[in-house]
Amino acid sequence: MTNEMLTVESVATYINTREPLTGLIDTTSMTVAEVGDGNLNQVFLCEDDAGRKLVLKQALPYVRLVGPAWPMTVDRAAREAHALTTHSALAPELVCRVIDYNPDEYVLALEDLSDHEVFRTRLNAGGDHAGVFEAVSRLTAKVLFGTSWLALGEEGFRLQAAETTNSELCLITEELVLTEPYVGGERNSVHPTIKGLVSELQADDAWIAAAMQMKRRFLTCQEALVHGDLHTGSIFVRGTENSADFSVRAFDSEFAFYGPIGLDLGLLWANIIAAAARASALGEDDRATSLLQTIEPSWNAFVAELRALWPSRVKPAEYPDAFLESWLASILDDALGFAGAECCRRIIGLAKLSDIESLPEDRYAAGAGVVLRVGRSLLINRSARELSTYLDEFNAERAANV
Ligand code: SR1
Ligand code: MG
Repeated sequence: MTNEMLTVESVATYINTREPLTGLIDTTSMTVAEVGDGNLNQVFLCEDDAGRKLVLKQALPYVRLVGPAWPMTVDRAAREAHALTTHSALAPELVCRVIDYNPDEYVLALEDLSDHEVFRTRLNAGGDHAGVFEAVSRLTAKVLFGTSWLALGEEGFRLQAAETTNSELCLITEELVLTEPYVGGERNSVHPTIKGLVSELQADDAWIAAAMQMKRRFLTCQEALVHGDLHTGSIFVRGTENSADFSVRAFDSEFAFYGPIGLDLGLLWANIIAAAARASALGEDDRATSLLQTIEPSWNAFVAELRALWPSRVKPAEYPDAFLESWLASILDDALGFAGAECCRRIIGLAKLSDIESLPEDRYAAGAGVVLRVGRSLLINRSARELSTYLDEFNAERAANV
């Protein structure tokens, strides 16, 4: 194990000496740019003079957002390679393809998706979202059903789950998403304009208890190989729903582990709420409404895909349709709770969202306050809600917040 850290200068040598990559790109005419904008890794985009491109992603031995003061396992690259490969096999049209994984250098070579844009970037610029959340929801149904015990059988499922333990990355989620925002932590930071609201929440045992229920679910529910960090910055998009080049791809799967199926949908929905809160804070009410109105279709797309896959379960005699109905109810409950936790952590904890952080100073409280209040409600009321009521609730919170 050498774990050499790649640099713009050393990428050509890496490609020339890595057999699966040689010939894919002309390294003599190639330009290389480091384009990583995530919290953890470095990413190199290479392009030769014939226009051929290659993406290399390397796990650093620490968290990029913080620096060497926060060491982090490079094994996360293996987790990502495994999850992307597994999910690609189940939904090739919706997942970034792995070309090569080098377990000695922790480097993934990935399909070039540079004709796509990061979905959060598009949303922050006021761009189109039609059909994207539904596509991601279909993806979640395909990959989560396909990696569940219902598709793999009990023994295959257990072996898969054992192989995909991702303790250090799960610990990040347990701490940053499911602990520190509620009980306090040095990594939290709160904008002065919402300090009162956060203090109110942190004195509210019902809110804390609901978050801890979600931590219980995160730690103890082992249902399927979840993406684990399915926010709008983990989704590439190209074109618009009715254009021939429309494409939606999930990437950045290093947080993948065997966890609760509702987690991925919940993270996605929280990011819809943040995008809507941004629009609302900027006075774009119609856009906020159109974003929030995607949550129900997102759930419906997930359910429709799961119902379509249901007849393929390996032991139909053991699982009548009534099981599916109660399972769906439990997944929805989890999704709402995880959405609530993700909303709250993105305002209070480390790793905030550019949707809210890039708002003008005098609009910050309007955006962040709504995300936090809706997040609280999602956590506390997750079991007793109709999805369609969230638009009304958002509007009420928005009115109360300005
Ligand atoms: C230290 S990592 C911080 C956050 O970035 C990742 O994308 C996850 O969301 C994680 O919680
Ligand atoms: Mg990421």
